[in-house]
Amino acid sequence: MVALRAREDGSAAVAAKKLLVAVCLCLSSLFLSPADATGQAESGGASGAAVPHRRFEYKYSFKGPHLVQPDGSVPFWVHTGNAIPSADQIRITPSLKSQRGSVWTKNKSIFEYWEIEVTFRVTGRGRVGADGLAIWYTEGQGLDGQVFGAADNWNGVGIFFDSFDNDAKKNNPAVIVVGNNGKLHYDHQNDGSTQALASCQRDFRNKPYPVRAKVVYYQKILSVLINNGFTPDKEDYEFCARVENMVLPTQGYFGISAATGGLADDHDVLSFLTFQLTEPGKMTPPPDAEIAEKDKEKYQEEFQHFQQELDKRKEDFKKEHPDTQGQPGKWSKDGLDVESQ
Ligand SMILES: [Ca+2]
Ligand SMILES: [Ca+2]
Repeated sequence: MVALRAREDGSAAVAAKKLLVAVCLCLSSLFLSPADATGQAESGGASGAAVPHRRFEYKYSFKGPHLVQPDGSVPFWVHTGNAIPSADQIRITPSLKSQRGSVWTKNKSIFEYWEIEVTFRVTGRGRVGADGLAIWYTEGQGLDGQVFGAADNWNGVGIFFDSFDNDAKKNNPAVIVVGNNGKLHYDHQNDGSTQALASCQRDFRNKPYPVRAKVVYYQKILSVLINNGFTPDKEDYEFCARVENMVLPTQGYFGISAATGGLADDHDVLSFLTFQLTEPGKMTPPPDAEIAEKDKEKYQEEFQHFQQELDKRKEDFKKEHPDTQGQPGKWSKDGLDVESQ
């Protein structure tokens, strides 16, 4: 029995070690590794084009479960208006009348090409909701304003998830891509239809699973793919819109904003992941040197937190399963290892 106990502890330790390694890998791919985080490259609509190198950019991204810091801020992002960050999401607006909120990267990116994946929920009790949510890449931070909670006259591109049918053409909710050189006033009354570079009709409200938008800007083509939240399959994307010969500012902020009107929805963003895309044969610029010092400490801290949590779970598991640690299926009732006898 003593020998058996030792084996049990051993297998529990091995399982814990494996889990720890998995957590390490997960963390390093999220935060520490400058290399391609996924090992997978996607052209996302730029069909026929050479597959780009894809690198996760943690300073232009957020996701749970530790999204917010104790002081209420989101690392590398600023939030404005009615936006409320919490551990696992940012509520850009609550479902109250006339709310506006936005979240923007603190730094301008200098990526020639990029891909963003945004996971969100738009939820409301009404059959009709308002106003909607916008994903941005712009030369300046549109911290506040009339265009889905962000500034008008932007220089760059906005991808609008417009819930409310202002022009009464029965074509909302819809996804609309609007480019702007800084001079255009957004045509809110016509749901941007007079200015849209591309659009698709999608009902993204009140879905059983979070909705995902993948926006790819590569070789001057902007593609928008939508996962409509009907299934838990994260890769269940459908084509929505494509804009060719799209010229965007060489440096820009990523952002997401939302607004409510007389009608109101909760606009919740669960994650915003940014990847830099580099054409094959071109050198990917080196990652910021800063990570080696200041940020490394922060992520080290976060890692230790994970580690403590893991140890605690290991202890809890031991307490809850005193007789069946390790691989429960392999042990008979009286504690004999049937398979290996
Ligand atoms: Ca509208
Ligand atoms: Ca409309």
